[in-house]
Amino acid sequence: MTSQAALKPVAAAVSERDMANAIRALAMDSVQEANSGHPGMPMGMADVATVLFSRFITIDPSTPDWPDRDRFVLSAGHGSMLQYAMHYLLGYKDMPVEELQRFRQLGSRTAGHPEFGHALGIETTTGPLGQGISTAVGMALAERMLAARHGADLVDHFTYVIAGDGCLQEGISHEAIDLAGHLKLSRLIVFWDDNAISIDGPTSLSTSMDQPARFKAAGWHVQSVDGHDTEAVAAAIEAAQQSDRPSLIACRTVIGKGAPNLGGSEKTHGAPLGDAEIAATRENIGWAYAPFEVPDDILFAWREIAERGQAARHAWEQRLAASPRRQAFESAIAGKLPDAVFEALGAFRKEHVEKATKVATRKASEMALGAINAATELTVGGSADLTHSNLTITKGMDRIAPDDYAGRYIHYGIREHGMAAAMNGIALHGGFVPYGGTFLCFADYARGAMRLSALMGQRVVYVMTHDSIGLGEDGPTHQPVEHLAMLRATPNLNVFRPADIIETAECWELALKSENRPSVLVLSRQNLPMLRQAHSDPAYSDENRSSQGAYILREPAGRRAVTLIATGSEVEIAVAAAERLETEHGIAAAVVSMPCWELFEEQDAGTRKAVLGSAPRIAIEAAARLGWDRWIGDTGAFVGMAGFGASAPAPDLYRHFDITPEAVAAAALKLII
Ligand SMILES: Cc1ncc(C[n+]2csc(CCOP(=O)(O)OP(=O)(O)O)c2C)c(N)n1
Ligand SMILES: [Mg+2]
Repeated sequence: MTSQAALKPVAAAVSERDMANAIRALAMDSVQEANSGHPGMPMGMADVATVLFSRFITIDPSTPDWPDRDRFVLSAGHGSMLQYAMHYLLGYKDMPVEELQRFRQLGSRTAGHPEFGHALGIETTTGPLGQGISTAVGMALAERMLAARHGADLVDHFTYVIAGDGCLQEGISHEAIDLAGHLKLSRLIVFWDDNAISIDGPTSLSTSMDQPARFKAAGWHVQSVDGHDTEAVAAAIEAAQQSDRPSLIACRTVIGKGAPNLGGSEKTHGAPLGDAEIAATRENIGWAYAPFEVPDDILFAWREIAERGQAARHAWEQRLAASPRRQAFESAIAGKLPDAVFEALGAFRKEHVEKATKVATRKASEMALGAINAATELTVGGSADLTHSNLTITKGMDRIAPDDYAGRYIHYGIREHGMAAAMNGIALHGGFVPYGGTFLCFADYARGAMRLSALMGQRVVYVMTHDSIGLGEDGPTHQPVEHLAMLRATPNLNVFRPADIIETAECWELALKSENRPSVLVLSRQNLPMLRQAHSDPAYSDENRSSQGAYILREPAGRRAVTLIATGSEVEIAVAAAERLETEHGIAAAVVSMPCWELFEEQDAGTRKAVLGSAPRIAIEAAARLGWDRWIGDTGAFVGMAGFGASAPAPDLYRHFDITPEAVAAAALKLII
């Protein structure tokens, strides 16, 4: 890599066309070298990206995580070479030219699609179309919220997005656009790569959408430009910056721009151009340099952008140093929750163990949130229009509204997927700990963004209530069955299903402490008894027992003959079954509450063995069996659901589906006698 110090401006003026052609050349050369990738989009959007970066964006590659930087999101993540080429040109220290030469290879920074945490300056993972633009909505909202708290002196930046036809066709974009327009997120500027091409061919094969009209209808400021006319693009960005609404700049472009024979064709979307077309492109755009060679004057022009950003960062640091908000701002950005949160949760557990409070775990979550939200301002709640079912709002939480971002509660609307993506954006932006609610069943709708929370290791807390047939009369459309298995199959995701108010508070604590992992709190609609030993009991302990994922809630009366493992609302059933087995059949049964498989899996083998025991095991969960064989082994049994639920009062459903203490006891007798 040419070092920054060695660069001297050799030509007085480097044109933006030259700067953009550097992107084009690097993109086509890297894709050719890898024999894999997407040259068309980087070549088509090279002019727009160059104008954005050379004249507008404020970033400092030497301090890529500086809090007041502009955010850049490549929503059309298949065009990753656009971002990698720019990172090399800008001088990011982890992006020497060798990384471009190892595009898409194992261990390189230049992964197939941009991945958060994989290379410096990548603000979010993209590739699943529509996620980037929707995550950016959360970033732009977080920017406004943080500015409302700490002032424009410390927080004053834009979120820029490049989105393709695919991003705008995806359903999630509709949720995101609607929310951003409603909230008047004026610092959000989206460039639409309007090339009218996607993989199958012209977009006219599958859409007649008037995208500008769609954005206008959602309350956006909309402009349309020729994406290769740099002055027009610059003028549009200036106007967008002045708007009091989010902005769409529809950029009419040619995919693979510069390639004389393939430009404009879907053939440039996702395949190397080939040696002949690359040579012809070099000729066509007047790029006389060898593969991966960028002349110093062009590199210098790109690196001036970095210098401009560095100066802005220094000025910001001085403002921060002099600001009375400094401490509060820094601790918000660090995401450190005060000890008071955990002290409050400890006191909460003591109080409710004493009172043996019997509430639905969704209610317990609301009560725990009351303690949490009173002890910190970092948490930001919300729900996808189920606030009073999910019980996600607590006393004194003002709502976020258009032009009023000082509150802490977001009405995400009926947009589960958009909510999840926005929460990713809020978490990635920094300054807040987002949580948001919906029914567990609609985790399906949120799934695409939940997966990215896990992949990116973001502390996002999903409050998912109405977690089983226990929700009753709403019936099988609303009763999750397979969702726990799906969530548990997702790597790097805590799935908590607490059994009572104490476990609920414990799981909240664990979720908040999981700084690099999202959590799902799976909560009941129906009331559940407090199952933990009372304070007065000699066996009482104030340790967070959920922290090891599973623990023996009820010791057997003698040598363990059977172990009943349950989660959430079925732990109560397991306890009743154990009592029945002991009193009626003289069978010593242990009850294991297993609120979090993932944390239990992380325990050492000895701890797991001590909890699970060597007696036959029965798992009880009002959900699909998939995955439970891991815990019950070959000789175990499962009491739960084998198909969809039904519409009826919850007690009738538990009887109908045979998820009862009697059924568990019968299964135990069958196993051990
Ligand atoms: C959710 C999702 N569905 C499908 C894909 C596969 N895919 C990648 S790019 C693409 C076409 C995108 O078209 P467009 O955004 O217009 O990109 P362009 O061809 O203009 O570069 C598709 C279908 C994906 N990455 N994400
Ligand atoms: Mg396209």
